[in-house]
Amino acid sequence: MTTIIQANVEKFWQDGYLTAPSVLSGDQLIQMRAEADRLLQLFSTHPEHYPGRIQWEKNYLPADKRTGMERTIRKLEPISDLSPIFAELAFAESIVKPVSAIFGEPVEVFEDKLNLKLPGGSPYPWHQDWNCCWRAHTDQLITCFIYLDDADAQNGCLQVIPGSHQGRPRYPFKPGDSFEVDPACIDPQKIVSVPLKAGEMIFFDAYLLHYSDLNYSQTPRRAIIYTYNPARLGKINEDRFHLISE
Ligand SMILES: O=C(O)CCC(=O)C(=O)O
Repeated sequence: MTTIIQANVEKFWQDGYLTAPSVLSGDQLIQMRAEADRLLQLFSTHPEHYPGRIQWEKNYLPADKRTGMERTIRKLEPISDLSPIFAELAFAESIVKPVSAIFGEPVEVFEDKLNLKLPGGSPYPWHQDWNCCWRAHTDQLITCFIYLDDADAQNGCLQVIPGSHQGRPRYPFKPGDSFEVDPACIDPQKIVSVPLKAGEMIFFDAYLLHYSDLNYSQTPRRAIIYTYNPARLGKINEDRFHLISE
């Protein structure tokens, strides 16, 4: 058992990511999907009560081709203070144990969010989480995506470039952008698509290059996403509960 964990830890540091078989039971999956629906309903009904927590889909199509996606919620963050179920799930052994094994110590929650990627939901361009979003914090961060729906190339599963985290590189941004990595840095030959079933998990390093495509399907591709830091650093991102309006 220890050897299996050790082999996984080595693979994580080599590739920058790992996948895990389902971390949710069938009953939990039903419960988590219902909870995602409840939150979506809550935020959709009174968005004004949740300033700064809602990211809407963008108007990336010309005005005459818009499909109304700009009235669709893309992401909810944070959620754990509004959802005891998702707050508890963040500490489930099946999720926390492999992450702790990688750090070699107990972990604390850094960030939590619900990415919806409903039918027509937009892509996330190639980026590195630490470089685009978390530079004010430690880079000792591991993110876990737990899918609530089967995720594949059609509905926008995560794609990664294995090993792109090695040496903690900071890839240059696309000119004029502070999120997307310069497309010149992305070697299409190295891209690995990571389709997973509902309940399965992918977890990855803060420097790993990752991307997800448009949801071309008629089904949602929801994921609950937790990021962890070593617990000895404390609760270093409590401010996320006081986000200001975007
Ligand atoms: O939800 C997705 O498909 C991608 C999200 C992502 O890459 C992120 O939150 O850093």
